[in-house]
Amino acid sequence: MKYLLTAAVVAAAIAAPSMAMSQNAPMAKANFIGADGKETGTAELTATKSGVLIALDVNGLPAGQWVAFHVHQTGTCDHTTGHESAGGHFNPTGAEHGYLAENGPHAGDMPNQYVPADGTLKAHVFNTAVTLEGGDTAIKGKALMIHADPDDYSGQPSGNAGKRLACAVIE
Ligand SMILES: [Cu+2]
Repeated sequence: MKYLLTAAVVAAAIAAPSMAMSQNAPMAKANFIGADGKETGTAELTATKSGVLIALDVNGLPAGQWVAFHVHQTGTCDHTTGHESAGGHFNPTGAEHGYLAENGPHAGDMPNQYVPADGTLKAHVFNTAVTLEGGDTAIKGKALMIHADPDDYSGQPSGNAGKRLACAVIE
């Protein structure tokens, strides 16, 4: 028990400065699982009055290219099914997929991210269509997903984003 308490305090101390947000802002975390089932990075999520700020630090991604990044509807990351367990995009309004779709986007749609030469993606993404907790738009308990290819922002149902490389349950 003493060890567990110490670990929690250390984790909080590491997490706090990286986001530089109010200490009162509700937060969540997500640990990414790669296609091989190994841990491959983290996300920190901070609730704000107008959306959720997501800080990504994920390694082992395809270097030197754009990749799709979404919230998926089911908080289950099973690499043995290629993370198909996470279901489709989080879509509480029944919209079409994509920023460029006439009746889009999904609340879980987010901009493509660029993976630099070392294969480690570090980014801050702000999604104004979701909340962290409470109501139909809440993403706690859902999954973050990084794909092998970029999102074309219009293809149905998921922008031709390719394989699901890294999946993380928001908790
Ligand atoms: Cu996706």
